[in-house]
Amino acid sequence: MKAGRRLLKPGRVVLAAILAIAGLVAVGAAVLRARPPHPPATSAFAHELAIPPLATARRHGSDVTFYLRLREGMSGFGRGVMTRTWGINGNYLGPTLRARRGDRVTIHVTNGLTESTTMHWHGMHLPARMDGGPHQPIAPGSTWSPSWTIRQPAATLWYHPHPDGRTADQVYRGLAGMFIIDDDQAARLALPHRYGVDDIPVIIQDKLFRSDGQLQRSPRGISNVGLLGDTILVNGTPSPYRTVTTRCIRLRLLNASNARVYNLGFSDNRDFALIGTDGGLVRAPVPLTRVQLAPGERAEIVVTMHPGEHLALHSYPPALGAGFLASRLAGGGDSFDVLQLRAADRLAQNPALPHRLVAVPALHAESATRTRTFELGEDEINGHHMDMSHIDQTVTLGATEIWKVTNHDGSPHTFHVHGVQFQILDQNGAAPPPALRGWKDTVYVAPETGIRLIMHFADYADPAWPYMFHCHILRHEDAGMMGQFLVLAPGQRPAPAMPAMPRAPSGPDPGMTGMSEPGVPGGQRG
Ligand SMILES: [Cu+2]
Repeated sequence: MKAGRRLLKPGRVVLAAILAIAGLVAVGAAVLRARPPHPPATSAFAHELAIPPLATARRHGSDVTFYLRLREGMSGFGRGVMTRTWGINGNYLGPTLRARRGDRVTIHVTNGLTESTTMHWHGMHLPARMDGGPHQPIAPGSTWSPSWTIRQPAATLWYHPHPDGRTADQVYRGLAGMFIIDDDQAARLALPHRYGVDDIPVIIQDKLFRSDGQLQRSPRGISNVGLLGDTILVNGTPSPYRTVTTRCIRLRLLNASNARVYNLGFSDNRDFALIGTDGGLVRAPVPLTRVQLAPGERAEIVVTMHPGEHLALHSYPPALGAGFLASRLAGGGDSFDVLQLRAADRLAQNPALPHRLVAVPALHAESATRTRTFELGEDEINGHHMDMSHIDQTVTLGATEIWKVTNHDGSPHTFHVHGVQFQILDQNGAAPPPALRGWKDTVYVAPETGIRLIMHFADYADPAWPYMFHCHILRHEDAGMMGQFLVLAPGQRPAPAMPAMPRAPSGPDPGMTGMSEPGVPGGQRG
């Protein structure tokens, strides 16, 4: 035996060496495969940018009614093969909804898909039961008809599904659209305002296609932020250009991607004017060369064009504030073209940009009655995964609160609050940069940093229906990085749990609504 073992030893060493080498090769191959796809650095700018149609509205005075139908579709994306997509009143994405402050909007959302969904009005100040979060499911074949009065300033908002655990896939397949709010104050300002002409929606997304031309819908590789695509779409158009005919062009930038952060600027590094953030116009135009947008964030900018020039909107490596590997795996090293603006040889003059835009009343820390802390961890907030049956926070109507959000995870995260717009008091104790001084509803929170938000809960107490707060990296949101808060009138108690829960306002086809019942909010988490 002993001799035998001695004899076998060299063989074992060789075998071990072979296994070790094979293992290294396998790990190496896995790492190479895991490398996140990088989007094309330069674009051919081969396709005229599509402009989402304005949704046709039925208007009677200030009552405005929209109809949205979610359905399956086929989209070309310039690839010579049709890709199965989802869309709203079309094959991919949805029409732009447009309403005025003071309007009473009713939106009939019909689910023409084969799975349950919801429709959330991102950035909208509205009653929680109209919010379209996970508690307002729309079963296949049924219609949900929320209605509310627009009570917030002119802004670029958006809408997208928000079903429990299914948001990433549904948004990725194409369910999203822009929601523009107008008001008298903004209308009086000399800003480019002709939709699709000098006021252009720019819905930025990244996609990954399989070799058969279909969407790669599950993340590849080891990045924990989820899907990063190698193809950039703007309004569903790959490698897009847009011919412009006026000197000043307003771009309504929306990051509608699942995970990718864009750091947008022009190819020649020219200044542009930031005129709006998530929740509306800023006090005065801010000259910038870059604006960074995490998923869910918006910015309105105005760029000045010269006759005949071609100017590329480019995404530069975003400042993610993460470690080298985490940053690289989240697209932190990526640089690529987004959209080309082609100026006509003769450009119509726009009036000069106003020096002042709108009054944005500052919320002061001294006015806050309470500070809450939100600690972002891996797929959880304050140590809890999203639980539809537990209310995480209760806020008193009329309160102004500071929410301190800290990222204790090595991964990039964002923080989005439903129902209100907030202001940023400070980032790691420092005053926020100009691009973060307006109304916001979504903000990037880099690893090992903290941010203090301040917000006022002016309306819509409801003891039963909660609002959500969550990371807007959709994979994280789906994995449970979300919580719920109720807004209660002073002295009001949370409603008891089901079965006393009111149902979401729901349309016809009652026979088809049994697939997913609203959740059971109301239980208090200790
Ligand atoms: Cu996250």
